[in-house]
Amino acid sequence: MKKWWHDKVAYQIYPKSFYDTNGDGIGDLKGIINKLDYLKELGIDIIWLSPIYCSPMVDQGYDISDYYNIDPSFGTMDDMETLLKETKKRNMYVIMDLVVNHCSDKHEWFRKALEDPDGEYGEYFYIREGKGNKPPCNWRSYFGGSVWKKIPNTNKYYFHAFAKEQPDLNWENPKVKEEIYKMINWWLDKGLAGFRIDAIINIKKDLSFQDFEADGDDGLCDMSKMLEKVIGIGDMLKELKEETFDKYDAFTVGEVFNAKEGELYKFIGKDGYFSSIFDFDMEVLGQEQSNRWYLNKDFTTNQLRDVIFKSQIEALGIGFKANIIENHDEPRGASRYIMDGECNDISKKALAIIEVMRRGIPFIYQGQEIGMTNNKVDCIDKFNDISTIENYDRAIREGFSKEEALRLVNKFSRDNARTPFQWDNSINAGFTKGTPWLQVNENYKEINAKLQIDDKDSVLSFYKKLINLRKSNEYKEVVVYGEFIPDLEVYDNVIAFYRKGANKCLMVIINYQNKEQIINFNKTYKILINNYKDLKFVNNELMLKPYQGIIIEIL
Ligand code: ISL
Ligand code: CA
Repeated sequence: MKKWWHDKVAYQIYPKSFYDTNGDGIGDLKGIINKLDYLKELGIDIIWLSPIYCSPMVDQGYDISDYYNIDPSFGTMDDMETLLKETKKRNMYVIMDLVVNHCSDKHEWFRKALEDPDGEYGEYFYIREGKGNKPPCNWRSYFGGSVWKKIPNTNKYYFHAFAKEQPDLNWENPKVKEEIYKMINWWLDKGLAGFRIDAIINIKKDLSFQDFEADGDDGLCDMSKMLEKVIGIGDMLKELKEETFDKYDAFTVGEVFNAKEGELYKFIGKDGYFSSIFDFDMEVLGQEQSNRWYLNKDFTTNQLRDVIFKSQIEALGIGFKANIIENHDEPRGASRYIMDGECNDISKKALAIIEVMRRGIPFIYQGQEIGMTNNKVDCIDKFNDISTIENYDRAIREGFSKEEALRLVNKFSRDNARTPFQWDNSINAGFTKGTPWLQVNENYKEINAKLQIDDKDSVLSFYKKLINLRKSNEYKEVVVYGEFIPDLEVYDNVIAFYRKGANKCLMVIINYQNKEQIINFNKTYKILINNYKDLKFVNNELMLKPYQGIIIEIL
């Protein structure tokens, strides 16, 4: 059955770094409103806003202290309502970030829980007695250290999967669920089109809180180990959907990392818990463990191709994944998926083809469309992201030198994606008239939106072309619904596949390497998109230039 969101293109805004209108160095809702035409022009339909609720910003808004209000640094509820009105006028949709695995330690519920851990609000969280003078179990939180934090003057501990300022909400308590459903419906009533749902796979805990075998010198074990074993998340997600999203035909995208093999249909199938989930397979390539960056390994283009193919095939006949190259937790795609020294407009356009031509819903992260890259930071104090600091400290504890640790965090820091959007070549890249909350990437004079808007050969214009193809009357059906069929796997470093629709067949061929490649080819075709000016085709041989990427229609 067709859904209203199948043919849409989504865009993630990290509000703090998008556009600042009042000179306080922090992007705001008025800034987003100001740039709606830019996004419309690009072809965006759905905007996902990273959290803008009231927050002490320990984890940049992913620690919410009031779900019903806008953080003053971003603006007011009036601004939010204006944004909803202005997007509606342009046939655009807004989805917000739904962060309900945890709240902030400054949330009223948690403050009350601390005052009286045995009282009503204590039940809103997971509070347990320590084992002697040790925490209830040895699980490690995602941002390092135990998942347990002691409540002063007691032998009780509360549970936090992320930072200690992000206590986990007790999803076994019906009152908590009721509060959450009420809040979600309140927002949907306001006119939101849906949600991106944060860290949702963490809401089900194994309440026996048993120790696991340690996997590090700290005597702890990654809590993801528990998630692999625990059962019962399905019932929770089903109820969540029935009590909220279903009633509004909302578009929901779950942040789900560890869906078990063969269980994708439960998440995004016909009656799935969500409309879609992010495809993280490219992101976790080379990752041994999330949030331990020093374990990350390099990967080859063939490996990259294989994970893309595997993930695409997995979704066929089941549903639509949300396709990303980067987000606010990942390094910039241009820096991560293009080999060192090979990053240029041509290779960025090749990556853009992968973004838009996979089957699923493209989610473009702010700045990706102009080819923003990782930042270079020369000193650990200049980072802001909580997990960057933790990774740095941990690398040093595990024996890396300061230089190595700094190199490592430069490569993987979440701040890479969070530097201010590069609008033009004026001071602070035109992001703010004040002092930006996070250092602007110094390459903004070469990479910025203004330079690219009127340049028909820019990365930005290329993204527009791809999105136009996806939206064109002629090719919409095949780009949105066409099957995904891999091809040319005998060639190293070539990423090629068909999109086969009801009446049309497209083929994507990308020579994903820095040298020419000849491909035997005996089909009749029409070129639709090419990141070079021409394509050499002689005697049934395609001669592809470095990083040349083409989309052709097979006739
Ligand atoms: O990072 C991960 C895998 O690579 C996971 O450990 C983790 O589930 C993921 O980072 C969760 O991220 C989301 O929730 C966090 C927040 O800091 C991130 O920004 C957000 O995207 C806590 O709310
Ligand atoms: Ca501002």
